[in-house]
Amino acid sequence: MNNQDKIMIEKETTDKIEIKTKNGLNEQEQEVKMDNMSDLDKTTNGLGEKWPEPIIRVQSLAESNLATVPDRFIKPPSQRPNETITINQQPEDGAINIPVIDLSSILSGNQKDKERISEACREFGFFQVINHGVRPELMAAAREAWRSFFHLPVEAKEAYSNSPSTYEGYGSRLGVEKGALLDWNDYYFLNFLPLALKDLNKWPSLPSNIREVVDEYGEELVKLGERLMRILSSNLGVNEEQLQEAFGGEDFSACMRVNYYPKCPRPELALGLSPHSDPGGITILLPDDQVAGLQVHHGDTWITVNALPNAFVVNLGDQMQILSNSIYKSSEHRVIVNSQKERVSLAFFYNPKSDIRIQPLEQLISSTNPPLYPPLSYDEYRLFIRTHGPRGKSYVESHVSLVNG
Ligand SMILES: O=C(O)CCC(=O)C(=O)O
Repeated sequence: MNNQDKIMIEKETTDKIEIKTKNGLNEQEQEVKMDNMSDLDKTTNGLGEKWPEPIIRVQSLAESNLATVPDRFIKPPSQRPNETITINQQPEDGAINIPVIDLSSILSGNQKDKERISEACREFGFFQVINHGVRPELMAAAREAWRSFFHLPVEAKEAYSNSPSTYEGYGSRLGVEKGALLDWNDYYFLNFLPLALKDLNKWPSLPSNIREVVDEYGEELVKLGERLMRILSSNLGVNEEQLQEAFGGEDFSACMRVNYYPKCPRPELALGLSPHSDPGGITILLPDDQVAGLQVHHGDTWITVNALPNAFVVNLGDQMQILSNSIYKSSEHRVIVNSQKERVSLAFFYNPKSDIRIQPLEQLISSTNPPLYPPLSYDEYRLFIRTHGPRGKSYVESHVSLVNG
């Protein structure tokens, strides 16, 4: 890290994190200050081995037949969902959906579809892919294995309970701020790449096929991620390997969060996942095949994603917005819940190598297009969301404002 890149989280306001660089400081002086963390057992990344308060498993709350949700899950009126999901309701004719892209057609040279994916990255940062090369049986097997895992009694899952230091394992909150409002979901987080971080002992052992299925699923999703990276790179007008190289070449990273959203007694008051943009590179989401819930912020509205059968929903993370110097957009999204049926989704994250510095690609910079973002490693960047939890697009927006003064 050079002298210009000292990162401090200086102070937190209600919805905006201010990120400031300081000149004239060397690497040893690098520090990350986190408000509200003085009572934590701090480790190298500062997040500690303990959550700031006892963890509440959302599944336990859902199973205790409460008439309402505890206060900690009630969002302020301005953040509550403007609609609730009715199960088995067909989308209205003409309802806006995110673009659907046929990947096999692009790979066989269809320019029109290649342009559509480019448009989707620039406008939405979100699209669905069909004919993507991953077997539907494997997709279903992975989702059902995780569904079975979440149906185990809470006590069986506690053996994998996670901590803020790596987030690996069974968890129920994002962010370590004491007293923060919580989301209506439990999750499981695990690493695929680099191989040094892939530790099957940290993956569940039940149901009995889960490790094998998830391992194969991860390998297939890595291949899909690589295909997408080449298309996205070429669509920026640079060499098709350029984005991958910026991610660290073969040393890129990959991980997954499996989200479990139990039925919620007051879905109009809570959110399954608060608005956020993903901090990483590309997210390849396998949504629930029966229950909608993902919403993308577009213009002034939240669009409910109606995923096609066997499609993946792809969205760009903040690192893509940074590398493309804002040509591509990382989109804000959230998840709404319902009182009728649980929902399971698998979010696979194709990310840069954790310590590589990410900044706008040189080829996209000119005197009329100056870099909008200073260099920052992915490790440092994701610390914001791991510390403060989901906060819309405030991290990437604060990051840009630095360079603009
Ligand atoms: O559950 C979903 O549909 C979306 C999940 C998501 O946004 C995430 O895991 O970052």
